[in-house]
Parts: sequence; structure tokens; C-alpha cells
Amino acid sequence: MASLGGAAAEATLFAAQRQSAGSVSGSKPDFTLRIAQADIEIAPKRVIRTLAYNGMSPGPLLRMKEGQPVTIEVINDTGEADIAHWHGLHIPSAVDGATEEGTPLVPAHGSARYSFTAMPSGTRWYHSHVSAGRNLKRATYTGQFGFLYIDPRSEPGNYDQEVFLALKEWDPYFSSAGPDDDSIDVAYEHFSINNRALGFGEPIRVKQGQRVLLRILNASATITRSIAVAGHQFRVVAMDGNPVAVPKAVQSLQLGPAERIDAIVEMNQPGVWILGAVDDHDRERGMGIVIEYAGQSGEPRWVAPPDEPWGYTAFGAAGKPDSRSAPFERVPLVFEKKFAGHHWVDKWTINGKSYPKTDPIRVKANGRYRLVFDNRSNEGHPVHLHRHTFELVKVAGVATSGVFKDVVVVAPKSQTEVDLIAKNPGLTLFHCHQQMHMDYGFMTLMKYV
Ligand SMILES: [Cu+2]
Repeated sequence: MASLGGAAAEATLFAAQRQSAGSVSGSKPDFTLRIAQADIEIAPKRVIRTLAYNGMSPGPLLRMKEGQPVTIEVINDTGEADIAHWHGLHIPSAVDGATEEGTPLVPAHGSARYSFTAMPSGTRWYHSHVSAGRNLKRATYTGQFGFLYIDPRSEPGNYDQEVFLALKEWDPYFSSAGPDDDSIDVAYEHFSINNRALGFGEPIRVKQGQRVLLRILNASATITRSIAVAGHQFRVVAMDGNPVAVPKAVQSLQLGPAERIDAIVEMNQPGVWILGAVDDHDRERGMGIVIEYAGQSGEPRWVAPPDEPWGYTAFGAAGKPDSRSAPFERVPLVFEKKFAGHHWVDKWTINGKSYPKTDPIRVKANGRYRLVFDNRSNEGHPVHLHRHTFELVKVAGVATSGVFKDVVVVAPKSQTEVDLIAKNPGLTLFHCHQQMHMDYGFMTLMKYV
């Protein structure tokens, strides 16, 4: 366990004092989430028994206004401690929802309150942030996730309909990673978008000429995936909730675990269509949703998208000259896999060490840092920095600017550079959002010194 500085320790103590087992006195919270076992019927007779918030998965949409003070109460009706993380928010360590930063756990059969100011605006989300290890009934393998949307002070609102879509796999099991690989990976039995498998939920009902804004979240514990909408294009307007420099129409989207994309689909092809996973197996096993135009009927159509390379830089502006106002100090972070033995889970390292032995990233308040993610493994990694937003500046050698994110998938054997202004003091977790990578070492702390 990392040691806490004075202010952080005090904040943690304060948060701990606000916890109590059973009823919580005082003012009414703005939102209440109750962790308990739930049965999610993604299709008739296809019932997923999992842990969820308020008996549903995704959990309730927590909608708040930028700058609004909010209190969320989390009640844990299970026999094991858990914790909820508010992903993408710039809030203090004591309420961020990561024990490594000093946020207390929500005790078994107890509760905790999280009070913070909602910021920044955009598509955020919340999810369990415990370690799962080899227990696939915990953490992000479960139904414990939901959208948290922060309305901007001024919303351009240039759309006719807003639809939240969470991509999720269910019933995980261990499998071998591939024919040439002895290590262990996770595979899934069932798939859904929101709480229904393809063909079993209400369609997205649209009218010709509408502009439908999709707020899409990949709530997967482990899988980076591509999706497409048959007969249509996605016009990407925001990534991880932040408007992109160059909104652009594409045939398909790729999202790593925890990434969000806001995209507008112009409804200009009357019919009944499928929005879903490009992967046939996963789509046929549930990862899709039907789009139905008014007055149209028939079998929903799927059309595979043309091959098109996916890359963040398509939505960025030109790279900024390196001579800009103040230099950014380079922080190299090398990601490598450490083979753990046949039929065993591999360990992951950052600069040669696995968490909790990793060296912290040391920053000064208001300092400027260029984090250099150097992925020397042959897997992509959706790396996530808590409590901050960074700007992509170089992706596999291509300079860019104006794409602000809190998760970035670093492609196999490649480098991604991001600029960070350290302006939210307190312990800050940095980790791969692939649950198994995170649980087996791919994590470190950023410390303000
Ligand atoms: Cu990873």
C-alpha cells in the first residue's frame, strides 16, 4: 500500500468517517447506487446472474450539470467489500474510487458517500474498481457499470435524439490465448448492447432526416472491439467525452475497454438495420441493436463495413511545433510482458517492474509532462490515467493535436505520446484497463511531489 501524504490522509479519514454500516443520516444524496446480485435477462431464457447497481446493467444514467456539487451514496448489499470509480472526472483522490489512491472501500453490507463537483462535462461512466485476479465474478467482469453524463454549461445540442449504448460481454471463462500461445486469456459466452442481446430488445426508433447522437461506451473487461452501423456512417464528434479537433465520418469505430465515442448518425437510408460488432461471432451471439425507421419493417440488415484503418489521428489537427510556449518533460513508460509459465497468467511490467513494485511517476503541480507509452509487447493496451485528461501528440510516429482523452489504446509494438498538465494534486492511478493486465502488475501511481 502506498503511503499517503498529509492532505490525502486527512481527506481519506474524512471520507471514512462519512461511511457507516446500514442507514446513513444527514441530507439526502443526489443519487443512490445499490450493489447486489441481479439477474439480467438479455434474451428469453438467457439470464445473466451478476453483480449490478440497482438491479440493472447498465446501472442508472447519472446525469448532472457541469460544476454541480453532487453526493452519491453507494450501498453494498454483498458479502465482499467493493468500490465504485467515477471514470473521467477531475475529482479528489479521496472520492475518486480507487483504494490505491486512498479512497476507502465500500465495506460488505455497508455504504459510502462520495461528494464532489461534477467536472469536466461529457460522457463519463462509473464502474467497480477492485482487483479480480482469477475470480471472474468480480470487478469489471460483472454488470457493475453505468453511464455518468455531465451536461456542459452550454450544450450545442445539434441533434434530434440522444442514445446511450454500452457494449458488454457476459459469462467470462478462461481459455488459452491462441494456438501459438500457452498463456491464459478470457473469453465470453454472451454479448449485449445495453441490457439486451441483438434481436431481443426495443430497436432504436428513428425518422428519416434525424441526426441521432450515440454515446457509446465499451464496458468490456478485456476486449478492444470494432462496431459498425449497416447502411450508415458514424460522424465522430467526441472521444472519451471530449470534443475532437476534427469531427469526421467513418465506416466503423474501434473502442478499447473503457473508451467512449460520441458519434452522430444521419438517418438517411430508410430501412431496418443492425448496429453491432464487426466480428460475426460476437454480433450473432448478441452484440448488436436494431435501428428501425418509422414505417419500415422486415428482417434487420447487416452489411459488413469496408476495411478502413482506424486511428485517433484522423480526428486530430496538425501536430504542434515542439517549440511551443513551455517544454514538456519526457516521461518514458515501457510496457512489457513477463512470461509467467505455461498455462499461467502473464505478468505485466512498467519500466521493468510490476505493481506494487512499480516506480511512481513523479510530477509537480502545474508541471508539463510528455508521457511516452512504449508498448514492446504484441498486444494492444488501453491505458488509463485517473483524475486527469491528456492530449495525444504522437501516435505511431504521426504528430497530432486536439484529441483529449483519459484512455488510449497503445497498439502492439508501437509508441504513443501524450501531453499532460498536472493540475489535480493527489495520488493518481495509472493502469491498463484490461482487467487481467491491471490485476497482474500493469499499474503504477502518479505522485505529486
Ligand atoms: Cu493491457
